[in-house]
Amino acid sequence: MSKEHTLAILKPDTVAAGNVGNVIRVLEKSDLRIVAMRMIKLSLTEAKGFYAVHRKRPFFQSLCRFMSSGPVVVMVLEGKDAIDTWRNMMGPTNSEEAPKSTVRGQFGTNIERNAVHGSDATETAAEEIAYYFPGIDLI
Ligand code: FUP
Repeated sequence: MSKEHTLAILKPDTVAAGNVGNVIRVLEKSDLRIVAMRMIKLSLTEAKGFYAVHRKRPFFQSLCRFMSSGPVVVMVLEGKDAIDTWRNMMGPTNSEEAPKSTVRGQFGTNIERNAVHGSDATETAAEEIAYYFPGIDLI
C-alpha cells in the first residue's frame, strides 16, 4: 500500500491530562506526518453521530458522554499504510491491556478512556476526515 491518510483523535482524557504534546511527539518521531490539526469540542449529538456504528452497544451512552466531556484534538495523519501504522502505534482498545510501548498503553486508563482514536479502514478514514475537515485538499 502506498501513501494513505487517516483520522486521529486525541480524546478528552488526553487533553485533560496535558498529554497532547506527548502524543504529538510520538507522532513526530514516527514515519507519519500530521498534515491537518484542530481542537474542537464535540456536542453529545456529534459524538453520537461519530460512534453511530456502536449505537446498540451497552457502552454507547457512556462513550458518547465521555467523548463530549471536553475538548479533543482531531488530526489527519499521512504516510505509508497510515491507517494500520497509526492503529499499531495506538495499541489495543483497552488501555489496561495495551503494551506500554503503545499510545493507549502509555496515556490511556481503561477501555473507555483510551487516549486516542484511529480510523479502521480506507472508507471510514475518508468519511471521518471529511466529517472533521470538510473540503480539505489531500493529494
Ligand atoms: P477501536 O477501533 O480500538 O477504537 O475500538 P472500537 O471501534 O471497538 O470501539 C470504539 C470505542 O468504543 C473505543 F475506543 C472505546 C469504546 N469502547 C468502550 O467504551 N467499551 C467497550 O467495551 C468497547 C469499546
